[in-house]
Amino acid sequence: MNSEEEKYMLRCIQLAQNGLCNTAPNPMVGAVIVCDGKIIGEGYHVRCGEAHAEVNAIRSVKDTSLLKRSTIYVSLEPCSHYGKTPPCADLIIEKQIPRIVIGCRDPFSKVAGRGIQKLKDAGREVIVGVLETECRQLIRRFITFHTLRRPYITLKWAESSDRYIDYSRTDGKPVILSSPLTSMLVHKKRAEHSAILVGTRTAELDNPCLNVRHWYGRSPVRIVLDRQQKLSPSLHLFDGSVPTLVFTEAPHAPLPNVEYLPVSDYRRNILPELMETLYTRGLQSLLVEGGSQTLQSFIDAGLWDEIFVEEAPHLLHSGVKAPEISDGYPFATEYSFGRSFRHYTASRNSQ
Ligand code: AOF
Ligand code: ZN
Repeated sequence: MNSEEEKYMLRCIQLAQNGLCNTAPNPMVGAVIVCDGKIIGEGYHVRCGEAHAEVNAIRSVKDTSLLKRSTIYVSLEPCSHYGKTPPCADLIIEKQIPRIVIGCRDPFSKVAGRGIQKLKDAGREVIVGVLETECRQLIRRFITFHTLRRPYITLKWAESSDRYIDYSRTDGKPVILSSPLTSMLVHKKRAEHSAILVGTRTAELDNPCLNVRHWYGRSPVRIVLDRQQKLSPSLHLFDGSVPTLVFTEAPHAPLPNVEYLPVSDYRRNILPELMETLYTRGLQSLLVEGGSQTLQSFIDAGLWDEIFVEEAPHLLHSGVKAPEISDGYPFATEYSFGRSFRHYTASRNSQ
C-alpha cells in the first residue's frame, strides 16, 4: 500500500462492490469519511434509484460537527446534476466538508467534470485520480456504455480439451461440459449482466431458459437472434417469465413479455443494429452464451470486452469447433470452482 489515500480509496472500492448486481444502469460507487486519521462514516450506492454513496456515508456519521474538518473519499466524481436523486456535490458543499479525494471522473455526459468544478468553485480542496485504474476497472461496464455507446460485452463458452464446444453432438445428444459447480459460476455471471444473448441454433437445439437459478440475483433481459422465424414459440425463451427481445425479419404472432425487433436487411451485419438498440434501451452489459458462430461473429467484429473460456478435461474428437481468438492474444488463467478458465480482456479497457 503506497499511501493513506490509497488505503481509504481501496476501502471505497470494497464498499462499492456490495452493489454488484443491483446498481445497473448506475455505477457501483463507495465513499468513506475520515477525520483525524479515523473512519467516521462509510457508504455505498446500494441500488439504482436510491441514495448515492456520498449520501449514505454522510448519513452514517454520528457526530456531524466533525464533517467540517473531514476528508471524503469517493471512488467516482460526485454528481452535479438532478437525476433520480439531487446532486452529491451540493450536499458535500452544504455539509462543509473541506477536502474531497476522488478515484476517477464520471464519463456520464450530465456530470463529466462538472462535479469536480462545482467543488473547486466552492473553494474545496479536490484531489482526483487516487487508484484511478482500479476505480475505472470497478465501473468498466458503465464507462464502456457511456464512451463507446454500446453495452459492455462478455463472451462465455465451455470447450473440451481438444477445443470443441459444449453444443457439439456426436450422437444427437447434448454433451455437457460444465460441471454443476461451474454452472453456478455461469449463473453468477448472468446475474451481473443486464442482457443475455444466444443465436438461433443454440436456442433451437439447447432450448435454454437463460435465467438466474443457481445464484442470487435478477435474471437479465433475454435476447435471441431469429432472422427467419425458425424458432418454435414453445421454447423456454418464449415462456414470458423474463422480458425477451427477438431480432427477426418476420415477427411471430404476439406472445406475452416477448418483443419483436425488426432487422432491416438480412444480408447486412446485424451486430451494429443490435448494439444501437441495446444502447437506446439502456442495457449496459451483455453476456453472449453461444453458439460458436454467434460468438465468432462478435469476436470478428471486435465487439467484446471480456471472454471467459471454461476448459473441460474431456476429449470430444468431433463436433462444432470452439471460436477462435486471434493468435497470441494474451490471457490470464483463473481457477474457479475446481476448473481452469482462460480470461481474455480487450486492451481498450485498460486505456
Ligand atoms: C455519485 N455517487 O453513488 C453514484 C453516482 O439518477 P441518479 O440520481 O441516481 O444519477 C445517476 C448518475 O449519477 C449516474 O449516471 C452517474 O453519473 C452518477 N452516479 N454519482 O455521485 C454515486 N452512483
Ligand atoms: Zn451523486
